[in-house]
Amino acid sequence: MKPISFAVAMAIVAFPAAAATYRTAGLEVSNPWSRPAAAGTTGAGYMSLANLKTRPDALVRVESPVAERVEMHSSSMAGGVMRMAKLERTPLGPGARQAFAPGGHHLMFIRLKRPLAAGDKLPATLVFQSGARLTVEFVVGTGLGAPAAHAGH
Ligand SMILES: [Cu+2]
Repeated sequence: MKPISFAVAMAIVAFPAAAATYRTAGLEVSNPWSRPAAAGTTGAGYMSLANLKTRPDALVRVESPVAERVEMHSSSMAGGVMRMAKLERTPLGPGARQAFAPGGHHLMFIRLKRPLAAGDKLPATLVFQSGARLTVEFVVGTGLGAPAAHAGH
């Protein structure tokens, strides 16, 4: 059985190589991913967001049928303590890219309606100031980034 479990582990670790890219109206989301989480708790969302247009835009809201609500947060280290702040919007200047990553800017899926297991897909719709809407799937993976970033939630 060993070779099989090794293959499964490799598939999970390697999923960013098969990263999905979503585009609409000059906006691009690549490699949306999340972490395993229990129902009723808070899940995290990570991705790379780009504004390919020559005009500014902003991510103003995120909706998901799988969570009670979705928030945008920033995180920073202050005196060895990770602090998070809720953001009302994520501005995207012309040509700008914004990473959502562990320890930085991220999405929080508050009060998950179902558990997230590795391999699951978590649907969410990103709503922009320009009126553009982009529905993406956050792929639930393991073994990436800083593990305890959301211990305080
Ligand atoms: Cu947070």
